[in-house]
Amino acid sequence: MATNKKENLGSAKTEALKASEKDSTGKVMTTNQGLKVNDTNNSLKSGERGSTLLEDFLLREKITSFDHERIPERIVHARGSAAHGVFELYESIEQYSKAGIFTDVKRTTPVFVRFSTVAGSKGSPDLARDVRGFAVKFYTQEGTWDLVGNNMPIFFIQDAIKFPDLIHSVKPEPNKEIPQAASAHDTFYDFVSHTTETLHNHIWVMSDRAIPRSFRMMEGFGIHTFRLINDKNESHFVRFHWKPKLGVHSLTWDEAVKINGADADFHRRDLWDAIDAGQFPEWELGVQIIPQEDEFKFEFDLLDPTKLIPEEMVPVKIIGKMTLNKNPENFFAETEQVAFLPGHIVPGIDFTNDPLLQGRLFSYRDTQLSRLGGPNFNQIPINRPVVESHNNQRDGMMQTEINKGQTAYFPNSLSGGCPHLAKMAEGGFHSYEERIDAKKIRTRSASFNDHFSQPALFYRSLAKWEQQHVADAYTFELGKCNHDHIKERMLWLIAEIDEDLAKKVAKGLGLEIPSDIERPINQAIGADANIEEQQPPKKKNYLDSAPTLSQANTKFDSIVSRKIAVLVANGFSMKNYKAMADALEKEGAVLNLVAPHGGMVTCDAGMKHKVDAAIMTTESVLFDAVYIPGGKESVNELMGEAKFLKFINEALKHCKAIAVDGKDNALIDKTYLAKFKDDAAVLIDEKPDAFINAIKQHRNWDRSEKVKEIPA
Ligand code: HDD
Repeated sequence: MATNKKENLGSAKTEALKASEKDSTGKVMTTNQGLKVNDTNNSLKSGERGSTLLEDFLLREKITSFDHERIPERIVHARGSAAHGVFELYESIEQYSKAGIFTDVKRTTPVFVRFSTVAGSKGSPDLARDVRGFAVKFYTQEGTWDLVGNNMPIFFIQDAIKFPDLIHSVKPEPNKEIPQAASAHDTFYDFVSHTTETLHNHIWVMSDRAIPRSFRMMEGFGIHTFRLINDKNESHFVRFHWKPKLGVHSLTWDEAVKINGADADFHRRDLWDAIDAGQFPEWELGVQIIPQEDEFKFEFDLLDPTKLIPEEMVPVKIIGKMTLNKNPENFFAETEQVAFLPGHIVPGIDFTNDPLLQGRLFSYRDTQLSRLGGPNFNQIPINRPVVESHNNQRDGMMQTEINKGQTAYFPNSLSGGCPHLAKMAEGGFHSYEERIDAKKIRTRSASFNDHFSQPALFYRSLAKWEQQHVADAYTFELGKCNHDHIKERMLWLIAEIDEDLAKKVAKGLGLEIPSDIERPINQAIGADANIEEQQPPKKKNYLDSAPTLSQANTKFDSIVSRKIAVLVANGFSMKNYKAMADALEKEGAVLNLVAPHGGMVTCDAGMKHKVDAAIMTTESVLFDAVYIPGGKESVNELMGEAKFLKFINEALKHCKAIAVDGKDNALIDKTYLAKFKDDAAVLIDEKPDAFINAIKQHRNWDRSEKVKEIPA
């Protein structure tokens, strides 16, 4: 393991949380009332072999507390991991926003960030093919701002009223509660194939974005168009982006499936370990600013959350950086009890009429009432703002504050009119005064109807290997469905996005693409709606390609925190190993010695080295790259253990960088390495620099076609 461990840093919020922390080190055990406990192992009985007595208040306190330990898990995003950190602004954007967080470059704003999958339960594996939640709580000096986003820039549906339908379709089917944390089943595709607005987010889920290498290597998006409001009360539209410093990288589906078995906590562990090792994850915050007068300039509606604004049309302006620098002290108290609400905003930021956002403004407060037990969830330490809060809201379950005084109403004279109101000039919040002249109507704007152009743009913008992964994902997912009519409907819709893609999927499914499907195509409309007007038009091509959507164009400049498996047994070459290990660790990689057994291995220089993982306890899918130092005795022993051969073949199959010392290293001929000697990321007897460069590339996707013959 790399040993450059730094102290966890934290923030003003983590300092404030210390007042709520409890440390039992060196303390005597007591009841909740402070009574010292003499025996917590035996209940009070009527005789040694008699029944337990009702009198046993110690048993009752201990058991009732245990019986009520669980709270309802989140209906979506139940599985999550979080960390503390800070946000720092690079440059003021006061021309757009008066928010302190966007104008004061001297500030360090504490944040708490929770990443999650959407569909699975709290204990589901991390590598489900799914959207990832990316929720950021900024504890600002003007109150808390929550940016509750995802790792994809668009959402499945356009109106919040469809959310229960979407989620019911993707969750385990209600009669048998199968499948867990998986979209590959009939009900989801039944819904998707009848609700064409879902197709854009859906194709992103079919892409590698849905199986990230790490939370630290994914983008985040606020999705909706929000408003920024400056001190002249002028509004600009804005979309928020998080750009990871480590670039955007993903796994293959084969790895994802295997990781779910080998380490169901892969992403959670990765985040924890990186922060624990002082390799603090960082993202830059970017904004796409759209002047008010450009509202109708685009081929799509800015209020439609199923559309992204290509960076090629509106560039992302980078304005600040977020660093996660401290793990939580207690998972339940912080990660489980944190409550994110899109309705938490501060002066300088405001909402738009995006109908998805509007519904979210209701749902998140509502859900905390049942999840956290009442309206006082804001008093839970992790949810408290870093600034004071005063109002006339009172009482309720679990009230922990002692509000002083005679009055709990406004206006009052008995308390001198306090708490008093704040003028806008003093930071009082004032909703943006948008002019509205409209009829009350239950409908969907026709400007939201284009459902094919952007999925097609996304697919067109991907590299060949990414396109192949998308085709494989559709084939896998639909292959898991039982009903041909659902698969065929999907094939027809995929063909509307891209015909070649549909052909590949159809071949894998052994089905024909139907020439037409049952009308209407889009059934997410009201019973009396004008059916013709509400159908998606044929795709348009307003941009040939958006290269920023492809992971082929991300950053490839770091191996910080990349995990390298070093396959060793007794007698491995110390000279080779030392040169390689020093170079890799200098660049921030994390090396693990994987050996035939646990304990120690002795190198050819007679030194003992601690084994990080016995081969029995690990898998190649848990590593980014593999290094095999020479040393005849070591190589011979590794060859005798079939799992090492599988380890190497699998790493090769997953297009990872592999470095081997010794052209005569017998493992080369014993594995598929022999056939890949000329591969750009198979490095035999090369300098550490070449290996480092190959790891920076994340994977050698050029290998994809050729590795199909490896039966790993
Ligand atoms: Fe949501 C949780 C993201 C639409 C209703 N949502 C939740 C979380 C994230 C998102 C990241 C987890 C927060 C955490 O870590 O605690 N949700 C989104 C995004 C959406 C979106 C990016 C669209 C752009 N959500 C959405 C709609 C509704 C909800 C339309 C309801 C109408 N979401 C919820 C919820 C959850 C939630 C049921 C579950 C737990 C919670 O809120 O606190 O209220």
